[in-house]
Amino acid sequence: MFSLPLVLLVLFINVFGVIGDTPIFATATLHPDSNSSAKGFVIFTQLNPSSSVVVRGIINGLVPNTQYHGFHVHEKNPGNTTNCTAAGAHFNPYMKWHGGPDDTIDQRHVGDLGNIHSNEFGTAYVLINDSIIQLANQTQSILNRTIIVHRDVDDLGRGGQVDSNTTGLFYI
Ligand SMILES: [Cu+2]
Ligand SMILES: [Zn+2]
Repeated sequence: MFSLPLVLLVLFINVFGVIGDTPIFATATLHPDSNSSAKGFVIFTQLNPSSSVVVRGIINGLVPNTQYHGFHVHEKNPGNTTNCTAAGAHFNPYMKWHGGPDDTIDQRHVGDLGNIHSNEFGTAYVLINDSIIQLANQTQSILNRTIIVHRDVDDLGRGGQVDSNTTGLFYI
């Protein structure tokens, strides 16, 4: 399923507020996988069930000024392990090919959030507004799944290389 190493694991996306039209929040804490020292925190907010999800996060300990890192929601809750492979494949409830965050729901995995990149201090500041991932809609809900920051670049399904249609990842 994964032909390239994964960098960083985020355990459980936990919800902690769901009431009618009030904002829904969820959080994820990122823990380093065995070959990484990166860690971070991500907050997800959805104002109501028909609005998009705002993803805000800070990830530290990346190689400074790096090329982009694939950033995805993967399908499984990995339990107590910080082994990225325990998180399974990209979250893909509609059985589509891999894509990028600007693709339609028929052209991407629900979990395809594209790439993030680090600044000169090895920190990535994440701000993503995504209308496909959901905290409310059950089929598209990312709750109790895993978010992963990869060492490698996500080609957003457009690379023509071997993993382009599944993970998009390639190492540069
Ligand atoms: Cu991934
Ligand atoms: Zn994907």
